[in-house]
Amino acid sequence: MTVAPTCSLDIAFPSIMGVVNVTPDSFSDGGRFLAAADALAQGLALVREGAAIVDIGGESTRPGSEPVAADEELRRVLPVVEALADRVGVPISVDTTKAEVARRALGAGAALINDVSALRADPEMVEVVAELGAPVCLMHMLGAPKTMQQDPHYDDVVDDVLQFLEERMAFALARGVAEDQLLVDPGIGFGKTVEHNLTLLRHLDRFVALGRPVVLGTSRKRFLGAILGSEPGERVIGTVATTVVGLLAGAHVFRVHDVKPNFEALRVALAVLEGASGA
Ligand code: HH2
Repeated sequence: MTVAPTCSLDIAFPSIMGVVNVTPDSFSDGGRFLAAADALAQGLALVREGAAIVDIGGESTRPGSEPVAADEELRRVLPVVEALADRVGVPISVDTTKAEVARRALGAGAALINDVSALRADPEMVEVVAELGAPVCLMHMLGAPKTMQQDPHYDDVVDDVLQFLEERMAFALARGVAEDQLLVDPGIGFGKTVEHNLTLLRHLDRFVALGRPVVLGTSRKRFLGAILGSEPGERVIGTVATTVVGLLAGAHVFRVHDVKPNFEALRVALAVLEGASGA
């Protein structure tokens, strides 16, 4: 396995990032954690199950979704970030493309900004992460959630996504973000056909070669449903398969809704690969 890149995010690699969507419309857990108390309970449960990061989202980015205003996103996310940051010993990540949400969330105790627009949606986002020294995940997306699944096209999906991430890393560095603050993500399902997603998963080693921690978000996604013919809640074992494939390629952070099965798969796979039984 490749050596883990140094990163200002204080976690070991590989790690599980547990997802809590404080939204009415997320594709797999929409409406379940809209009340702050439910989101807090879910965050605590995910940490107990092995999450090394909890990712809080207040805006769905599922295909076809509509953007949410900053004040509504803040209303959803901030109380959960505050409550969780007080109660858990793991970093809290906020899944947002808005500088104001990022700034307030970092002030409330969040430790990582997960920006699915890779610093493109809000021109002030790069200043917030540079100024506050926050680690930031740069994810690839083709177009915007509303339209991204309408006939996505690439010359070569791996080359094109790599080139995009290299350009975004260079942009961040030029604007004062330190290299060890950067994480990268090929953006599984964001403007990609089933075949594009599978090709990216087959070539994850090329993303690892960028030298930054690779975040992988396959959890319950549509391409798994296309293979298995199943609904989001029934795609857990399919997700686990991609976690193990990602681990073998050297990916570092696995963003999942179902922490326990993915965490256990990582532990067993690591024990095989490295001989560490944890016993
Ligand atoms: N996927 C989703 C949201 N945020 N962030 C990163 N870094 N990588 C991903 O693959 C990723 C992400 C979509 O999943 P989910 O949050 O469950 O759904 P929704 O966008 O509908 O809230």
